[in-house]
Amino acid sequence: MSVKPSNKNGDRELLQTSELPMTADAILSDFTHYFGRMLGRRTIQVDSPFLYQSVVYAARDRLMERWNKTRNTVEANDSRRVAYLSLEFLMGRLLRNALLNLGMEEETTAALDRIGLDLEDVCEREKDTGLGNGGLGRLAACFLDSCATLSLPVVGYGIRYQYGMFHQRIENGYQVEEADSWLREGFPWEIERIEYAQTIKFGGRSDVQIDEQGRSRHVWVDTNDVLAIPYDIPVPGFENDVVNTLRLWSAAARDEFDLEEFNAGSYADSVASKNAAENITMVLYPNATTENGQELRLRQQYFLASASLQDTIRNWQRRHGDDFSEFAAKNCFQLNDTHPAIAVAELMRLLIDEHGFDWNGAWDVTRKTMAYTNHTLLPEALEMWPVAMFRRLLPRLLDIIYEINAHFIAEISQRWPGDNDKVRRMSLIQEGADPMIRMAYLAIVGSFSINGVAELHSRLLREGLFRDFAELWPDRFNNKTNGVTQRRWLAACNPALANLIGEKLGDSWKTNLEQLDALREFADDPDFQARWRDVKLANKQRLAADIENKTSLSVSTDMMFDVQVKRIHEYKRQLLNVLHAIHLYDRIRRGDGEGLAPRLILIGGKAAPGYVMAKSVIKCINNVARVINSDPAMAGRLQLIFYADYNVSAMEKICPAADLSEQISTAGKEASGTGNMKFMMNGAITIGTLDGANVEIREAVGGDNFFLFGNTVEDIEALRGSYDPQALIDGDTDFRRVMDLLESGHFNRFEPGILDTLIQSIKEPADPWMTAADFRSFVDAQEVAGATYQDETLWTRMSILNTACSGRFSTDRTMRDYNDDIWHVEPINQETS
Ligand code: 26Q
Repeated sequence: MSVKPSNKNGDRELLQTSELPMTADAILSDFTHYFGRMLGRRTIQVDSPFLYQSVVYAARDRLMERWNKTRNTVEANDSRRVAYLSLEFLMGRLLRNALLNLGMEEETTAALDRIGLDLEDVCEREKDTGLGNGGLGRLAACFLDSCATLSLPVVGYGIRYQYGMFHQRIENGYQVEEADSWLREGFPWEIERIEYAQTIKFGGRSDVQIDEQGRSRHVWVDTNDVLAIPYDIPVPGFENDVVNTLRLWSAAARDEFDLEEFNAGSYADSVASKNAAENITMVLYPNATTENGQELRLRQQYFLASASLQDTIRNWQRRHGDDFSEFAAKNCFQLNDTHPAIAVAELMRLLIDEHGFDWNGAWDVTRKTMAYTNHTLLPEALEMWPVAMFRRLLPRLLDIIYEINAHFIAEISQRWPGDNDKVRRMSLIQEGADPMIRMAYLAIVGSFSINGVAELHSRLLREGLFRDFAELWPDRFNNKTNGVTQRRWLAACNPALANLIGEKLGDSWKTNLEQLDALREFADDPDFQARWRDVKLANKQRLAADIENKTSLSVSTDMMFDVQVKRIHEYKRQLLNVLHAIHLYDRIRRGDGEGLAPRLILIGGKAAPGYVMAKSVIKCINNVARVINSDPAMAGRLQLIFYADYNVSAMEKICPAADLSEQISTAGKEASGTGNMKFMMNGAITIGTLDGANVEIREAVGGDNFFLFGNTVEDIEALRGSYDPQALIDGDTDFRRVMDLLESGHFNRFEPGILDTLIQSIKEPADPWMTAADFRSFVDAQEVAGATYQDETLWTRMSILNTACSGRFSTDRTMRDYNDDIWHVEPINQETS
């Protein structure tokens, strides 16, 4: 140990002289220290959280040295850096990933083995860090893994919700939500950094004061302040000794409680304001349109944006004092959807009100540092906030947004003189009885880059939703196709397949996924095919055991595992999948099931608690499942199972075991999808529409290795107006029979009427999801998929080719694209130990 002399701020650094060894001996000794001395435990019970925690501490110690080194290198080089602002980081479990990236999996296994423990069991004890809803949150987590692996200086900023994504239980077929108290047993990965707490203002009023020099200054006064306390989580890169940071903010009252109020006798009131402050980071919002416009959600968004920007500025001033001339050259803020878009106005406020910038200077910095990623095409999902709510909660920010809008409208009027309609369309404010702020427009106007998340999605943004803006600023619009990290979604979750691939190709695919292309050579090799099938079978057995455990239904691995797991939403069309299940059931029942591939249809996902239709879809799946699974005629031929409480860890068991990947959204509605990529990487074949990244998946693997069906975006567009679902039902005997079964009450014998709304939605000419329009082609494509499955050699070939062609769907590629086109940061040049 030694002490490094003071830097210019007078800080001295305590240095460790030697790094901790990665040997089983050393790991076991540290484990023993934490378990016995720090946590004060003696008996080894397999289910104890303390075993898991002690392993984490041993791993965290080894991360800590590298973490400091990374931080020091970035600071010393004054590197340009990125802050990824996101209301969601769906991290899942962290232990296995950390051990894998640190290269200490084997030694840790050996260490635990000596005391009769299995690393697998210890890892399973970790609760998911579920601080996200689905795709957008998981994407942020994969981005962090890839940035650390590419040595890019990127810090994630998010919220430390006390309660993450709720847990789902199924009771009588209905979803029941349970709180996710993921912090209850403690979270050993985080480090509280109270020294970097920030103050966040709410309420009060915006005022103008004249300062000593006679200049007018905007002030925001009489505010209710809340503290933002950061908690850091390490993000290790793969075998490169880089450790980046995920910084999550937690809200706390500025004063423990209001002493004056307390002394005046109103103890309850004094505690109430503490509660109000801490409420801000209490719970993650589910992604339902019914949750739009909730005041607490706006508080969360501003809380994150303000804390993260202030933190960046604090860090800047530590190095540069009040000289902001290089700030824009050295910082970039990537906005994960519009959720943190208020950062555009907040950066303006901080620069003008607190750091002496004039309007143009501040706007220049803002426009050079902000970049916005859009994740949805659904117009109803675009965020808008009532002006009235802003005035009450964030009055100074409302001033700024109005002023940004005034400048912007002047620009449009100059470019298109007299085009008032355009001004009205593009204004940041939607006028009306209750005027609203259009957050996507604020994000666009304030950013130098606007991207979609798949080729098709980015094109539809330019041509549709954001057409006016793309016409005004064509160069700002770009595409960045999503990806997933192969470290979690192949290496860690499918070790058997990873080893088989490793035997042929070595391990370089772990950091260069395009290497998988060389697998194509083995697609027809009978020995390789047999081993490929063995791996899939073992993964199916593992999943079957898990399902049997959860549902007490027994599952045969001879069946094709036909899987759809994702949030329940009408546009994702779980209902279309159910219609197909009913169709197969009907065929088998009427004796037309000869030659059908035996199938397990597995559906999983959570419905937002306020999304009534999505919840009926879950009930419908469960009711149909009960009828199918209790019919002896279906035994060994057809099974339908709802997988409860689907989450990141569930996907780690599911995707290695899937044969068929269901990606069946209405064309033009799914921005990208990322589950589709996880399945492909693990050798599942996609049945899908030309939507989101499916288009690029099909392009990569070739039309022969993808089951395509359904109307295209153009077809759907053309159909609107003349869409007649009843005629489609009447004109198709199979469809007619499925609807008759549903309408006869066959699946809800003692629950009359409960499926009526769903049934009606299929028959509705105005159905935005056009489920009936794709029924026939879906059933036909499923028939081809089933027949193909029975040709073992052909199926295995297609499966291998899917993995082989998944190279471009790594977030390593995605992050390189972001960096080349948007961020332009240099990799951290850290001496490796
Ligand atoms: C809305 C209102 C109030 C509170 C919360 C929300 C909210 C929260 C989360 C709205 C949307 C989300 C999440 C959206 C999401 O996950 N989008 C998905 O992003 C993926 C990554 O780009 C894409 O692959 C998916 O296609 C897209 O649906």
